[in-house]
Amino acid sequence: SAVEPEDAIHYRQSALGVMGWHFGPIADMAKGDIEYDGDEFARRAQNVANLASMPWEGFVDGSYEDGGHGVDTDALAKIADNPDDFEQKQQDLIDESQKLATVAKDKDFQSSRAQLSKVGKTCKNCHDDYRAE
Ligand code: ASC
Repeated sequence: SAVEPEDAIHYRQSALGVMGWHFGPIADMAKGDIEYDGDEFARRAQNVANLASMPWEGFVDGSYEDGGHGVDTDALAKIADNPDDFEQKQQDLIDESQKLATVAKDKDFQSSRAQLSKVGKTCKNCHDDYRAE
């Protein structure tokens, strides 16, 4: 049976939320808001990389904002009209977060911070085009 839009929305928001749970503290380390801990950074970066391929199957027909499903979502319906670009943006996150997980194992703050910035740009690129507001 077909995936219900509300289940798909909950699924993708959960996956993105778990990614954010791990990305937040390492972004805070990169900003200097909290102390850099190389072991923790590497562990959280690996978790982000492990999750990076997961949210996308939740972006299904009928699950976008104003889709009449009654669930709060900021995902714009134009996602469905631009599948190749949306997939490229997914792949950018997957690739850059895998690089981050690899770089972070060296436990060098500057190189980890530089690669984290590249991951953050892939988040922002997609949000700029496909998330409301
Ligand atoms: C985060 C978060 C995002 C990205 C983005 C990076 O911590 O929740 O969506 O980083 O803000 O530009």
